[in-house]
Amino acid sequence: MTTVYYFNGRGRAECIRVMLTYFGVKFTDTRYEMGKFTEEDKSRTTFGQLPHFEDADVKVSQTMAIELYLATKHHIVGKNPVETAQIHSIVLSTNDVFQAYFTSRATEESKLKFRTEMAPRYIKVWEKLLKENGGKHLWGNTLTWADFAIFNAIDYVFYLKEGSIMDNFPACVAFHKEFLQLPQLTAYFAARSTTTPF
Ligand SMILES: N[C@@H](CCC(=O)N[C@@H](CS)C(=O)NCC(=O)O)C(=O)O
Repeated sequence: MTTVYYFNGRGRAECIRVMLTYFGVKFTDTRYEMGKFTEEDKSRTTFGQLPHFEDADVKVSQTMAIELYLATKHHIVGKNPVETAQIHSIVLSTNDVFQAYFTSRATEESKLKFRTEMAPRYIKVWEKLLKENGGKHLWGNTLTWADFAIFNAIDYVFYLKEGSIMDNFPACVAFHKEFLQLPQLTAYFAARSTTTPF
């Protein structure tokens, strides 16, 4: 039994859910309501945090470790250490964007700085990489973990109602649109909630 444990939101777990769905892995999507993640629940995770993941082979916490596990298992993280490092570098840039997002909520000035400086710093690189790869992939000419990570980052920017940030990045917008139409994922996207708080 494969289970993803997270709060009732997209947040850090959504890329994991999308990857599992894409690869046809049936999983239980266990969602805690905020405030109902008890000490007992925490004790079943590694660090008392979510997301947490379990399947027949592993129990593991930390978003990036879970995604790396799935990416390795499904052979979308490069064929050698150089490729893996390049793909991983693109993936980790999404963490920088969301760390910047969550630390910029305090004032209108810092929100503006996020929209006009911090986020574009990374998104312009995604745009360049996509253009270099014919618009289809972030890395090379094959689907990799980087595609899942950047799709989810762009998707989350829209979900957080920050979509205007993407106005200057047409290749990113087109990539996001095409990813939404992948046949392995359309049913999942059509069924998921659009009202979770995050
Ligand atoms: N670096 C960790 C951070 C995990 C994290 O901060 N999770 C939050 C939810 S997004 C959490 O579990 N908060 C509840 C708590 O710490 O009690 C990861 O990426 O998995």
